[in-house]
Amino acid sequence: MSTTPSQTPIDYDVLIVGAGFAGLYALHKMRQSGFSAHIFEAGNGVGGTWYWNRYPGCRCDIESIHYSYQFDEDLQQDWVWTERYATQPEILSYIEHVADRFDLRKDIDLNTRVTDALWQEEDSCWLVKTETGQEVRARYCIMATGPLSVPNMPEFKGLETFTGDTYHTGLWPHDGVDFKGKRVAIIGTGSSAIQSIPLIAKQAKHLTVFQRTANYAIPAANRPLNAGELDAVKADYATLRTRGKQYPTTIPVDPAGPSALDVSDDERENIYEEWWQTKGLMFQATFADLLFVDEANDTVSDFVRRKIQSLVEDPKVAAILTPENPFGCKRMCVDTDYYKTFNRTNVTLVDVKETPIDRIVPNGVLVGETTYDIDAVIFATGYDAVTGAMTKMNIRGRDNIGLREKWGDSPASLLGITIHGFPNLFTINGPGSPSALVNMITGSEHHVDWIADCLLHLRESGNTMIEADKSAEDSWMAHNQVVGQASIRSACDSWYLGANIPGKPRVFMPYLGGFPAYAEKCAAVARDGYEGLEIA
Ligand code: N01
Repeated sequence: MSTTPSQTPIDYDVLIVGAGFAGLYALHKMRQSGFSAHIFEAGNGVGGTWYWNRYPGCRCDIESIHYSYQFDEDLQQDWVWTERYATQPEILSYIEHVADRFDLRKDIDLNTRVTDALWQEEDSCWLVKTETGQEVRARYCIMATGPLSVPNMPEFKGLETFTGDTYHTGLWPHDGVDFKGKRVAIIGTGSSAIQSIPLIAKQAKHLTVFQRTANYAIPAANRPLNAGELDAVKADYATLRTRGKQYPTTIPVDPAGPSALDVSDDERENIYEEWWQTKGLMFQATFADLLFVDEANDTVSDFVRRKIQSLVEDPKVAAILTPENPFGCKRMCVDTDYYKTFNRTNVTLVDVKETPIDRIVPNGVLVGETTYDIDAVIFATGYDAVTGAMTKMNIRGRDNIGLREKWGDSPASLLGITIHGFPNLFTINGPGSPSALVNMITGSEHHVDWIADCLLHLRESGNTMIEADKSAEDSWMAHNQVVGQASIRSACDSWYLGANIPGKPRVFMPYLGGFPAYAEKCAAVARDGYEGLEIA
């Protein structure tokens, strides 16, 4: 590959898109590594997901002692989490604290949505344009745009005729919504709906839930964290963090055993009961084979189905809420009183699997022959996951090829970090990386550290350009599919596969081989002089 060193001045060594957990750490790390760096952020504040998602009940279902940065010991010693699972406001104040503590805000432009990123072959840099009319040139570009940041708004006929209010869980009004006295509809029963339904039901006059696919939800067992508990974690945080990285999900929880089929029925039932009561999201790790062996999965699917039937009083409602899919093929949900909410007299469940929503009418939602009178509709309909934020922008690499076109058939990437045809462009949590299958903060820090090491390597070797080889990218994505298909996670329509977005290629996007194998592959690529990438 031939390159001419840039003659045109660049504005930044590194331009970062997005000021969520990944983008903020990228800014800090790039500065520390001696690069000039800047962030463009579409929102009017830092926080990414935690800036936009303010729906009732919004909190993280990874425990707060894990769901935080680990790059700075003083930070992790100073911050005090108050609950086992932190609420959205608490997480947002943590992110804001980080932005202030590391003096990041001076290098962030808020309210600045990136529209275009155009590779400038002659100058080996990216020309980045924004909705506000800014144009900057950066040697490297890091897309810290989030895997679940572009709300999916399915087309519902007649929506424009609706006379009430509409909301999307991922774009919630900042001053909250008062549903008192209102007849509210919520469409969707994924994690966002499952967190918000119990709280909205308590406030609204009536809540009607439109469910297309029943989901598995595990009790969060949330509770306040006491000082003693936190102190014990902080006494040796480093060991906890190191241990975490030895687990597939980066959460250090050992399964009760290698196989659900190795124990007697009674023993298995007792273990499930104990984990159901205490483990929250990590219930999915009760036995190591639950997401890989059908017969093992049947045991846990059956256990949760029975739980649903015991929690929901009306057998007809319980039947609708009972998932047909195998446990874990869609992203597990974690709840507080979700199933019991359907025992309330002001909550109605409507099954829209066989008879889909026909249209939205001025005063409600029409399903088959029935009109449900509604004052406010909440769309809890998810996201154009993993690739959506990138394909929304006009990103053009070598030979003016658009990323949208390149990913039109299949979202290809080497390690979920770099893309053939798009030199000097890095993605955090891109397709082919563990992304949402691990603690997202741990995964993001890992990506940023890898990118920083890569840029230092380029600087020290007097190079200014790096690009994934097509063959390395192809072989990584082929491996990604093999690993993905070995798991029950790929067994049903889900956002993991892009199946929730009409026309999106059906490819298992997150890397399912577990964090240790993934991190070792990333380390090996770097150790071997960035094998599979061309440097010039
Ligand atoms: O979105 P989803 P989400 N008619 O895609 C339904 C993370 N997260 O925002 O399954 C009727 O899971 C759709 O139905 P179906 C987490 O990774 C984390 O809830 O396609 N229904 C489904 O029920 C999560 O997985 C936390 O049949 C329609 C729902 O909308 C991810 O974000 C909290 C429909 C969408 O569910 C996304 O979760 C919240 C239609 N036309 C979210 N179209 C944490 O705690 C869609 N649906 C960390």
